Amino acid sequence: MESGKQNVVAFLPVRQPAQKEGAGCGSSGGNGKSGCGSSAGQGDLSPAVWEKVKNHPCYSEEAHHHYARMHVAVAPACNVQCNFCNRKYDCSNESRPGVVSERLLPEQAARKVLAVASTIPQMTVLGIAGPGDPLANPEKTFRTFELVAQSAPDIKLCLSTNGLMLPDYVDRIAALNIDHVTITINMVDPNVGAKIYPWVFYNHKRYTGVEASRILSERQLLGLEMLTARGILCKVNSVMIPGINDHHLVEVNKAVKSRGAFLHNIMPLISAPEHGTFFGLNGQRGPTAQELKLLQDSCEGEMNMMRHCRQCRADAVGLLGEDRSAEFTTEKVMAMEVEYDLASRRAYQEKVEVKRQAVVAARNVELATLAGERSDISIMIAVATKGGGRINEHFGHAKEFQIYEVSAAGSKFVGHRRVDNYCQGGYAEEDSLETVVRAINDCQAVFVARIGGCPREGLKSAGIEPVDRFALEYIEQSAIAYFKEYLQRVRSGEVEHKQRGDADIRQGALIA
Ligand code: CLF
Ligand code: SF4
Repeated sequence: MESGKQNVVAFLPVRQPAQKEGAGCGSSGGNGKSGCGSSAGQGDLSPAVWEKVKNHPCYSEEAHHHYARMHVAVAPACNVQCNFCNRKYDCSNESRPGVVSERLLPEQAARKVLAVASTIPQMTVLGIAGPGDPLANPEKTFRTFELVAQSAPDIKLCLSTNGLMLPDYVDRIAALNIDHVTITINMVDPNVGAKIYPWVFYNHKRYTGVEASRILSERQLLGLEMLTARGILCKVNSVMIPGINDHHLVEVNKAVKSRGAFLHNIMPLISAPEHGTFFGLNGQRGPTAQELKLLQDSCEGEMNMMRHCRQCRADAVGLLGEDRSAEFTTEKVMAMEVEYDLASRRAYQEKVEVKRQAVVAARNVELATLAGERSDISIMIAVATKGGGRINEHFGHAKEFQIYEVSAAGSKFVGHRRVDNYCQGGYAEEDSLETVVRAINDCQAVFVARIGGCPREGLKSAGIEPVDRFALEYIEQSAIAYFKEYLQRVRSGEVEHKQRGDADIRQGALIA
């Protein structure tokens, strides 16, 4: 029982300076649109909902350029078997397939959170997402949240679950002010589910086949309804598995929307034999970039779609798309002098908000220049960025490219593509250029801070224009400016506009 436990964080060597007078909520403000998921911005949401999403990097696309999240791996066990998961690896729902470096006890996890919060003041969210299912490990999960809520009250608490045990814990989730819950729902038809879940373990019994999926689906949808009735923001994650649930996910989208889900995140199946999963070993493929985008586009009329998910590990730390977990091993955390200073965190986040608003304002000024443009051309642009909404990464150092779609309606973040660094240990790798080209093959241009002569020529011969003249500028403002030039070049006959081909989503194991 919780009541008998001591507040272990009270014993940790943590200094907490008194909050300074007048320190307001650093993240208040945040004008303008947040991208998809995101595409709902401050003006579209109630003030209460905006407060919840404005600095959550998963619930707001715009926020993910500026704010970080961290996960603590306190939940090893699982009560469901998914055909895309091998327990040796992270939960495939919420984690990319790499081994979790360390499993933590709640007290270790709470100290790690304070260490990260003191080092990365823009870290605003603590998520528990595995490596198993958090609600199959309820005491460890809730104890961790309790400890963090006591010591770091400004950090948002976020939970991700397969949903099987969710109805049993809704009251506890609400009592702990866990305001964001993700449920992975891959089907609402148990016949589809039987191809995804070989078994579930529920009420001391193992269920298989269609019955297992019927129980799982009923519990997931009930849990979702109960959470949304309490005003808790719910995101639904779905893994797109071609030939199994790809068409069915449109039904899932409708079912979760009607039960009040705020956001739907359709993620690609990542499946390779070396992951040792049922799907990986049986040659089940994941979707291509265009297949994924078409499905996301077709659901977008129904509800907000998340497109910036990085399928992160259960111990990820940092901005989405970067991983700083190696800086915060237990050994390093124990050696750190942790100073959790709420006032400085707020002051730092106020500065982040100023930068964020500058990005939005620059985009809106450029967008206004498209008024009256009637072209039905749209193009895709890949961007090398380290964050902050700017084009600030060298081509050779990029581990991922962010993908924007630009049309007369403006610019929209539509995904990201993981790649191997083109420059490895200072040497260019020609094989990597090929994989980069395949990953961004649907793009007309790639925006970079710098690029060398060889990759520049290689990209051009693949029909992708390397663009470094917007180095260090804002991404969306530059994308719109480029689009206007592109239209002029098409109209002058300098460029013949053609839809580009499909692109690959990386399937190999991703080890940070
Ligand atoms: Fe973590 Fe998930 Fe909370 Fe975000 S991740 S528990 S909602 S804080 Fe985010 Fe990572 Fe995608 Fe998850 S990018 S895998 S959606
Ligand atoms: Fe793996 Fe998560 Fe599925 Fe459990 S719920 S089997 S941890 S993917």
